[in-house]
Amino acid sequence: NKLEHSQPKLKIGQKLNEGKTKQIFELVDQPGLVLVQSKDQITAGNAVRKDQMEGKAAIANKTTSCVFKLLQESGIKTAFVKQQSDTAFIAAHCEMIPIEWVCRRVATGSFLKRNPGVKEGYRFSPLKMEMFFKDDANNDPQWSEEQILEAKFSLAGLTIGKCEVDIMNRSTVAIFEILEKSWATQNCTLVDMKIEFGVNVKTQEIVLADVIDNDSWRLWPAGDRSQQKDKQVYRDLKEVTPEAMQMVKRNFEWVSERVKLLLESQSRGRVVVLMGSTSDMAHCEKIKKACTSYGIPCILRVTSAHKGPDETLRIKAEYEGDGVPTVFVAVAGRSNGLGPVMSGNTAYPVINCPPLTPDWGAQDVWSSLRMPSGLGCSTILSPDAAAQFAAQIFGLTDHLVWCKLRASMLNTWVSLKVADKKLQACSV
Ligand SMILES: Nc1ncnc2c1ncn2[C@@H]1O[C@H](COP(=O)(O)OP(=O)(O)OP(=O)(O)O)[C@@H](O)[C@H]1O
Ligand SMILES: *[C@@H]1O[C@H](CO)[C@@H](O)[C@H](O)[C@H]1NC(C)=O
Ligand SMILES: *[C@@H]1O[C@H](CO)[C@@H](O)[C@H](O)[C@H]1NC(C)=O
Ligand SMILES: *[C@@H]1O[C@H](CO)[C@@H](O)[C@H](O)[C@H]1NC(C)=O
Ligand SMILES: CC(=O)N[C@H]1CO[C@H](CO)[C@@H](O)[C@@H]1O
Ligand SMILES: [Mg+2]
Repeated sequence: NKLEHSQPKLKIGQKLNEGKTKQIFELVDQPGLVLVQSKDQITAGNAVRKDQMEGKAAIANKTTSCVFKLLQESGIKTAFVKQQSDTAFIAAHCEMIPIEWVCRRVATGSFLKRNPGVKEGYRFSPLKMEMFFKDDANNDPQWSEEQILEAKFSLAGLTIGKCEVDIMNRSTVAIFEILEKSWATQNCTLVDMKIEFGVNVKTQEIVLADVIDNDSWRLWPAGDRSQQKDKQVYRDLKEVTPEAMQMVKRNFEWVSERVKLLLESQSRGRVVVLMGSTSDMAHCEKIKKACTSYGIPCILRVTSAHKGPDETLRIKAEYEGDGVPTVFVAVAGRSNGLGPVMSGNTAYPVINCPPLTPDWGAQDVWSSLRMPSGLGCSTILSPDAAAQFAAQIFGLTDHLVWCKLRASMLNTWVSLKVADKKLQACSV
């Protein structure tokens, strides 16, 4: 059996589910986890057209695992756990919410049919969201929010109400934006995308589940529809010839080769924290820790602009000299000369992050706020927020940093939503 051969150490339990493209198996030794096994075939038009395509599962696997890795490293909650083999991955066991969330940046495909008068290429800002009830027998009808709420789905003990719908809506937008930003580094336009959510049976959390592969999106290289690399090419085939199938497969391979590049940083940057004295070390360590969480290297240096200005400017020159984009953070108590002196002598951004004390803080802060003319340094009091601002600067050019910021914004929104829901439940 091919399955046992590819993962000798895994104890496969009973088959929990099987669809057109994959099978889901219980894992005997790992309760709460499942094996998602791809099948070697491609479907379109609800399996009206079905062709085996050699190697398709392997490419789909690669696409799914890279995309989920990207999302997971960004901080999006997903079911994906790890790659198991060429054609299978391990995921959290979910009860799937039977709604397809479709998110569009550019109007094309079925949207044009349902919205006559709208021309292909119309750009949605904000993104256009559509929901479809997964019901093969009725060709997956479009549903409104009210229809989802009235269905009162209950999965893994969680009832899908307004809060859950809002969470899926917000998550879909964040996931789209992360993938869109990432594909943009490859000069590819993410035109639209469809995803599904599940309820993790162990945690009862709503997570992105199932898969994301080129079945799931439209990608137009350089925004050019004629070069599309997605499943539409397959749908558009007039006749399924071996040559045509080779072209479809080549397109899929094109995507799976490039999807790996999405995980690579496009630029390297660093934060250099200058502290006036080692007594501010704890404050600086917080900045470093937060930078690390964004994947940004952070270097700590000790220098005083009052007591050793020559040394401060020498250190500045050291980091200006190697061409690595740098954000300086100045940590100086009492009178902050460090940040302003740096800011007046470098074109790189400088953030003041003074460690204020309760006794004199209200007075000391003015040395960071009231600047001589011509200085553009900013002042951020919280060490975490200073690191976040540095990350926002790097996020302009480094999509991996931007994706972490975007996911963090989503996760904050979701935890507020969940906290409010709990509070409402308690007070009833
Ligand atoms: N992590 C998971 N835990 C449990 N079930 C999952 C998980 N990921 C995917 N599934 C489910 O496995 C089933 C098989 O997947 P497949 O995509 O092949 O189905 P399908 O033919 O597309 O049917 P469907 O219309 O349900 O998607 C689907 O019902 C899918 O929702
Ligand atoms: C999703 O969010 C958008 C933007 O906030 C809103 O207009 C839309 O009604 C929401 N849809 C659902 C189903 O919640
Ligand atoms: C994207 O396009 C720009 C401008 O045309 C080009 O310089 C760059 O090399 C392209 N990047 C990729 C990954 O193709
Ligand atoms: C998505 O792309 C990969 C190649 O990258 C391909 O193997 C996979 O089959 C595609 N998704 C589809 C259509 O299944
Ligand atoms: C052959 C193949 O595509 N298998 C890959 C599945 O995805 C993981 C993660 O990207 C790869 O390590 C496998 O080689
Ligand atoms: Mg499916």
